[in-house]
Amino acid sequence: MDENLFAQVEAQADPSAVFVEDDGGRAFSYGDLFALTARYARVLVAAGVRPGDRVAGQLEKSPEGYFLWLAVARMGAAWLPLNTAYQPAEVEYFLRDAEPRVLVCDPAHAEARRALARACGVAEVLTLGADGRGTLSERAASEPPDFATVPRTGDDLAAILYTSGTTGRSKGAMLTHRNLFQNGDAIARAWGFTRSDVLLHALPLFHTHGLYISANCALFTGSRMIFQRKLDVDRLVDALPRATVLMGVPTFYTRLLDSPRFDRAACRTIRLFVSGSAPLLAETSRVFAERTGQVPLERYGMTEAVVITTNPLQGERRPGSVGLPVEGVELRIADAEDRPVPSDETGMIQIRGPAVMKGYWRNPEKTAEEFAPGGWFRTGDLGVRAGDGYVSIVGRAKDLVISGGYNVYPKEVELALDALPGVVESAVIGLPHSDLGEAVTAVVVRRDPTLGADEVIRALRTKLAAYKVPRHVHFVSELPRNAMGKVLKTTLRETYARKAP
Ligand code: MLC
Ligand code: AMP
Repeated sequence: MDENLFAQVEAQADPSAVFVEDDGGRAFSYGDLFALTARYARVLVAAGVRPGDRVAGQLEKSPEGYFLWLAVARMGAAWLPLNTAYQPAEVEYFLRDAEPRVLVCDPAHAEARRALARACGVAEVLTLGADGRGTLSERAASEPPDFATVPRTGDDLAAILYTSGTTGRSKGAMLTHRNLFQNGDAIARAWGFTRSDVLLHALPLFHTHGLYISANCALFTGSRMIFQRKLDVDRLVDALPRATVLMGVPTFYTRLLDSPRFDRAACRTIRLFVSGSAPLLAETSRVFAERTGQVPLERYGMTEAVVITTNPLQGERRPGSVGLPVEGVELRIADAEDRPVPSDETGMIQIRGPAVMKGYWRNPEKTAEEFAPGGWFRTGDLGVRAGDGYVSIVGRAKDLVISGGYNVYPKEVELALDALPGVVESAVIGLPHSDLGEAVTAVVVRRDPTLGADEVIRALRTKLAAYKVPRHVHFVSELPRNAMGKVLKTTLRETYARKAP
């Protein structure tokens, strides 16, 4: 049987039903999805893309940009989405590592990206803007609207999503057609999606939350999405009465609560609020329930495994807990020797099942490191499981900061800081932040006493995506270390949390 995830959509969607509406009032039906993905697939084939090749995209959010990912899946290639905040040096790393055949970017960046692509051996650069215009669309217009979906096995690659790592070097999680379809189908059922749902979608389309976790629920059930290009609370509140489900990172919910317009009446049509990517404070959940009469449903996921656990649609949504394993997910809490620990004891969350990625792209050593014997994937998250099965995340074994739902690996920022001429060494930590959950903060030992925080921030902005750049820089004469010479980040977090503005 063909396990191309696109074939599953073709088999069940109603071509006349609306699939996506955008900010500007444009609407695309499932029939439009079939026609546009066919045209895009033909353009890619003409550009020399073959099944198994990679196609990279660094795109502003648009229905067309989303359809491009599906065209890539449809023609049997793998999609490589890139955050629009990535700076040239970051993009260069991904292009060299993944070797895509084609890069699709915003028309405004075409010239710069062409030069970069040429240097990285990418055969062709096409453009696609947020308004749907660009060379991709120009070429697509003269292509016929049909294309025979390329059969895939479940194990074939559908996408490579890069995630940073504790070494500072990003690694590409290889996601297969089976990973995405099995998990998408399971969560769509767990969250009760039907054709009459309308998902309000204001997340970016280059990370798993917006691209897969949310959108797959609509895609695999033939329902509808309203795309908003970015989070704008007023526009979100305006659109709520046309929607039935909202998914977001915790910052969505704290910002909604800051709006006096967000009340019971504003969300009377919403049957489900889902939160993930970062911890939702139990207090936020409580205030949210008081304001709206609904408890947000918190779930836990990861680029490498899509959705891992979820609170139930029916039944207790337990604040502070991420709920129970999603269908297909086996979960255990293990000690440092990968031995399962009893209920109520803390350990590393380990998982296995059909949604866990195939491995890291061209990185067998890292893949081997992250999998324990028996095929258990080490998530790097510390958790406990209660006697009734509910899982809670209590910390992270990996040195990671989550800012507004974006993962920032301190090592990557430290390497960029240490490369600045006036810097001796640095340590990067996350401090509690009321809007972003955690704020990236740098503690720096400087060589040049005149080096200021603004200068450091300015220099980093040319090298790193803005969300990775520290919000605060503190200067110290030396970093606290233990007897082994390891920087004591807990001490730094305690010291600077007290000093936080
Ligand atoms: C934007 N900025 C951030 C930031 N987002 N800084 C730190 N952390 C963030 N998350 C900076 C911008 O660079 C800019 O800086 C300024 O803040 C305002 O930019 P903006 O675009 O107007 O930001 P805003 O709309 O306020 O964005 C905040 C946000 C957004 C929380 C809505 O970051 C967001 O949509 N986050 C979702 C991320 C996500 O999809 N994560 C899922 C990963 S998958 P300046 O100085 O240039 O003006 C995953 C697995 C799972 O984790 O389980 O889901
Ligand atoms: P990413 O690598 O961007 O996919 O981020 C995955 C990480 O986000 C997980 O390993 C967790 O650390 C974190 N995460 C996702 N959902 C939650 C949640 N509901 N609560 C706490 N942490 C979460």
